[in-house]
Amino acid sequence: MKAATERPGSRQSDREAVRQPVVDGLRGFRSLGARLHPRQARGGAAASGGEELPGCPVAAPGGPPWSPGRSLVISGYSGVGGACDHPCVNGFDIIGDIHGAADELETLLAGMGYERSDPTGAYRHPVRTAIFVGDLIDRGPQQLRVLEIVKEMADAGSAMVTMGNHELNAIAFASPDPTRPGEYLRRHSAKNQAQHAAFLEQVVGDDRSRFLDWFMTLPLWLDLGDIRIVHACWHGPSMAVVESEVGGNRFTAPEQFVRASTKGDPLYTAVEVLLKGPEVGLVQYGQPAFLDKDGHRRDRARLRWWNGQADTLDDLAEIGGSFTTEDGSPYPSVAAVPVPADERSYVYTDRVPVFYGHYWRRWAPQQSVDWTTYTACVDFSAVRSGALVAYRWSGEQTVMPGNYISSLQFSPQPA
Ligand SMILES: [Mn+2]
Repeated sequence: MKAATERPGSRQSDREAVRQPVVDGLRGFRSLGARLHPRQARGGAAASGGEELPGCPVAAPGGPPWSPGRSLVISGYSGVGGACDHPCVNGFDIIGDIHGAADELETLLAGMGYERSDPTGAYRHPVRTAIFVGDLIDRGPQQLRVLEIVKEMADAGSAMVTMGNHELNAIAFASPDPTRPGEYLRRHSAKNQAQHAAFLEQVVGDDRSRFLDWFMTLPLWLDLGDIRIVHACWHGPSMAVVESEVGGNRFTAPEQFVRASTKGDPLYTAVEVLLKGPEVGLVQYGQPAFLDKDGHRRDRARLRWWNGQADTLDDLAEIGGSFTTEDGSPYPSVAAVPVPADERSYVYTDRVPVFYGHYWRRWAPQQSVDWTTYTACVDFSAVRSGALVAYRWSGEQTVMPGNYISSLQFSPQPA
């Protein structure tokens, strides 16, 4: 594990980066803007110099001459259990929720030019890096293969991964509750068992322990400077809570999972927003409850935090066209009533593109529903006869819908 060191002649922003807290030897990528490429290569390959890299959208402060295909290194993405070196980065391919759809994953990776050319056998792109937004597991039929592919890439430095709510749930499902003997941090209720059954069946024994240990090390978000990645919702106040409670953008101690599983704990509330997304109440505005996709009654709707213009309840409440009330009748239209500032505070108004998953969209992406100038969802329901999707970012400062790519665009690999 390495801590960043300040190099002579580094830029002011670089110096700011290294002032970020380093906790227990862990540091998040957050403090290292992607444009900086501060390099401290493992094994003495550390770079020095000062010129920017032509052709690279994330200009680097120095280093060996850049050329296509040359592996440069970003330091700072040092997970628990070993540092990762990342290849530079002629762009990032942000890949949506996979949920055990390994065939679609390999189709998409191959279609984007990733090959198993790495000496470790991991998929790698010559000049780009993959970023997975989480929810690798649950529901789908090939979860172990997905985990092997993605972790190999993360270990080889050809991908980064943020935690999804399904990874957090898996950790909590497997963690005994210290305050309630015999119970787990995530209850083994019939509903929770059903949601997790495919994982429990497919990922067993040492594999399960190994991948659960890895899940615990995943960052809850990545701030790469020019782009941001989070599973469900980018929300500065929630991130500030996480940073103050755990010291950075990832968990660092087992008791933090207890707190993150305890309703009412500030860490629980913050992590829920980041990994499951904020919700807005319906009933207090005179709207009825609805039945969700699994038939469960909900009196709060998902909040459209990505809608930068959202103001009233109908702007904020995400009600799908197929939603019904509890008696099965179509959900009535949502009233345009004002909502208090705390509900509106989730709305994203920063001018930095943020990429997220979680929302089970249907391909193809629609403006203002799936993407806006500064937000882009990459979850298009890979395991529900949908599409596994990536957004291929190459330095643009606003979201460009033409940069979405879908597994459906490539002929599937032979079974
Ligand atoms: Mn999710």
